[in-house]
Amino acid sequence: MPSAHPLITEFQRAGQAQVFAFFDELAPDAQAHLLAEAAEIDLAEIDRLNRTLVAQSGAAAGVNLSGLVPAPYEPLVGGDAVAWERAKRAGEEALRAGRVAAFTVAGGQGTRLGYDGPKGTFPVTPVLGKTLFQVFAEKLLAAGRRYGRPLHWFIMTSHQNHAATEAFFAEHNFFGCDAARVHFFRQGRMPAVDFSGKILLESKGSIALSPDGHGGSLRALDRSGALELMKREGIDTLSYFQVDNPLVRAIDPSFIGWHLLRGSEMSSKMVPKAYAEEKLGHFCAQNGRLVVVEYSDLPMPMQRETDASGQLRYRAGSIALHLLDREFIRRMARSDGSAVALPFHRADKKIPAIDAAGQPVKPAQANGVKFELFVFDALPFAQNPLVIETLRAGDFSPVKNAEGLDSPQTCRDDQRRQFARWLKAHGAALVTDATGLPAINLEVAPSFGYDEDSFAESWARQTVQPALVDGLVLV
Ligand code: UD2
Repeated sequence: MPSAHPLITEFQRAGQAQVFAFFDELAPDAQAHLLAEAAEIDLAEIDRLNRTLVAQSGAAAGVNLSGLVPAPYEPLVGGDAVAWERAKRAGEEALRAGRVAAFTVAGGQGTRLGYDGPKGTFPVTPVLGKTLFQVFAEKLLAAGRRYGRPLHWFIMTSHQNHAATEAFFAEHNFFGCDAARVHFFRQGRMPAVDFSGKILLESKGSIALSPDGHGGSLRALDRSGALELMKREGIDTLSYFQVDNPLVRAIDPSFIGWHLLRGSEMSSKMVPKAYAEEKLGHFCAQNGRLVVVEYSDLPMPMQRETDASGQLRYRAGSIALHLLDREFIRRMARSDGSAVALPFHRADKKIPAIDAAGQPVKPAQANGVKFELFVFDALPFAQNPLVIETLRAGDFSPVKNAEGLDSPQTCRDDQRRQFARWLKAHGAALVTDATGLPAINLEVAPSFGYDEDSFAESWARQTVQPALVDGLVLV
């Protein structure tokens, strides 16, 4: 009798019998598939989340804002130039010692962009149309060469895009990276529930599962063996960045230096928010701990508050760039369910599902809840956490939407502005508009320059100045 399966009994006892409502109609391999999915679910965790997140109404489940103040950060503009220089040298030393690896979170579903395929395979550069993954690969290759230590690169995928991501790298010969140093692993999944806490089915033989949020990266790094690999290789620092941001200084010696010199377990970069409504998390302090409050959780009047200098009071925006200590990741990864674990967040979504009669439902409004972990929720648990300022123009221009803000167009323009700034700083007579956008289309390959310093070195080695014509590519 299939209903005698112990997992089915467990689900029945937990009030989740509907997951197996169509079990007897399924072919044996489909039954095995459903059982395997069910085995991924921690029923005690779902029960806890149902009680703490789903049963609460929106306001009650909201973020606690008591005692919240803006977080301190290490300013770059007008900051202590000597300390920044010291940090840079310390970071360079750590890179030469091979203590740093790169980490890209690429498990998101990229729904806003409306692109069919892993987001990292989306073309972004202004002339050659290189993909996000190629840009990162070339930056990491160039940084590895510069410091004489090829970098390990960890890439977190999801169940949906894992095979396609691996195939893309294989097809492109890993963009010149050593395949043995590129490590893919899948993030975990969480089931979606309806508003009464019942786990939803996507079809009769499969559960509505979705990625567990970028915070799931900590446990996935542990589970996949990435932390052990880092330990074997003498790597203690992981440079975390999102798949959507080709401008990122994926390997930034100053950031690494600040992090190491402060003995920080987790450090983050901030940019001053461009305007109050900008969709960035806010670095805040609360009861002496560093926290990030998402844009959707900080009331708009607070986001609009200004200080005596007329600047936004909560101006420290998170651009999702972090450095994480290896043993800190291990500690957080293993703290599930305890008071020091990352908390789950609730997201009400339209979730394609089947109803009690087994008929597909395409909801017009949110019909259920997804649970997600956020990586920045680790900050309050870190020793000596640190926030430093970075220049937006040299670190952040994400591709999120098909059009308008944070779109492929704005991102290509920001890349062109950056290349133009580097060229002009070295005497090239490039015509730019008031926003710094050059009149010509151009591209600097990461092999020529992946940041200002590496660009300056290549530029100084050139014997002939390039013609500043439309479509210029420096390689
Ligand atoms: C994120 C931050 C926001 C700001 C912004 C900067 C959150 C909740 N908000 O907003 O504060 O820093 O980025 O660009 O993080 N991902 C996974 N697995 C998942 C979910 C996401 O790997 O389960 C990856 C995803 O592939 C992407 C990154 O995480 O690289 C960010 O995800 P997002 O696009 O959902 O974040 P967003 O734009 O809401």
